[in-house]
Amino acid sequence: MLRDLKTRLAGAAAVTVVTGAGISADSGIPTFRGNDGLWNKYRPEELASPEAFARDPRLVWTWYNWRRELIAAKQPNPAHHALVELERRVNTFRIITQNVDGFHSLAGSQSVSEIHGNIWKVRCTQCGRVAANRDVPIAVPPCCAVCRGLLRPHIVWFGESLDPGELRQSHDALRDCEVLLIIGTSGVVYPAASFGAVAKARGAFVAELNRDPTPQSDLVDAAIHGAAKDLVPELLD
Ligand code: BJW
Ligand code: ZN
Repeated sequence: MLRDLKTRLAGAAAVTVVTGAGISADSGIPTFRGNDGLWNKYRPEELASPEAFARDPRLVWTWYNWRRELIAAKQPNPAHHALVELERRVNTFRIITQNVDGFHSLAGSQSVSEIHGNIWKVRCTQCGRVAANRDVPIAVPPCCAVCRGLLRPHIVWFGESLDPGELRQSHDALRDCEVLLIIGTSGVVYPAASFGAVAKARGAFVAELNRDPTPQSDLVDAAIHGAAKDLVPELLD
C-alpha cells in the first residue's frame, strides 16, 4: 500500500496534506483524544470554549501558558521536515493543519493553512486585532496594545467559526489536488473530518497515515498505520 502511494505521489503535480495532533506527537506534544490525550485530563468545555473564557479568562490563560511553555521547548520532527521536502518536489502543494503549534512553518513549509489558529497569536476581544505574541508566560490577563481590551488566544474553539479565508484556501486545495494525505488526526472534528470525502469526490487519491484506525479509514483509498515520524519520511525514499 505504501508503494502504491509512493508511485502516486511521484507522479502527482498537486498534493494536499491535512494534519492533526498525531504529527506533533512524535515531537512530544500531547494529542487531544486517546489515553494520553489532553481531553482525558482536562474538560474542553472548561478550558477551550468561549463560555469558559468568558467565565474565567485567568484559568484559560493559565492553561494556555502551560501549553505555550510545552510547545516552546519542543521542535518539529522528521515528519514535519519530510513535508518541507515534499513541497519542494511538487508543483502545487498545501498543508491544511488543525494544529496550533506552528511547527509546519517552523520546519520551513511555505503553504500552510492553520484552520484552528495559532497558539503564538492573540486576538483582542474588543477591537479584533490579531497580533503575534511569543511571551512564555504571557502576562495574565493580557491586554491589547491599541485599545486595552482583553486578549484571547487566536485559536478556534468548539462552536466557533473557522476563518473564511483559510477555509476558502483549504477548499481550493482539496478541489485541485491529485493526492490527499491525511496525517495524524482522529478524523472526528468538523469541518476537517470531511476533507477526505471532499477530495475523494473530486477524484483525488486519498491516503490516511495514522497510528490507529479512525472513522475515516474505511473511506480512504489507502489507510497506513504507524508513527508519522517513520511513515512520512518513507514516502520520499
Ligand atoms: C499518531 C501518532 C503518531 C498519535 N503518528 N498518528 C458536523 C457534524 C457534527 C458536528 C459538527 C459538524 N460541523 C461542526 C460541528 C461542531 C464541531 C465538531 O466537529 N464537533 C465534533 C467533535 C462532533 N466543530 C466545530 O465546532 C468547529 N467549528 C465549526 O465547524 O463552526 C461552524 C459550526 C459550528 C457548530 C455546528 C455546525 C457548524 C470548530 C472546531 C475547533 C476545534 N478546536 C480544537 C481545540 C483547540 C484548542 C487548542 O488547541 O487550544 O482543536 S478541538 C481539538 O480537536 C483541536 C484539534 O485541532 C482538533 C482535532 O484533533 P486531532 O488533531 O484530530 O487530534 P486527536 O487527538 O483527536 O487525534 C490524534 C490522532 O493522531 C489519533 O488518531 C492518534 O491515533 C494519532 N496519533 N500519535 C501518527 N505518533
Ligand atoms: Zn484591541
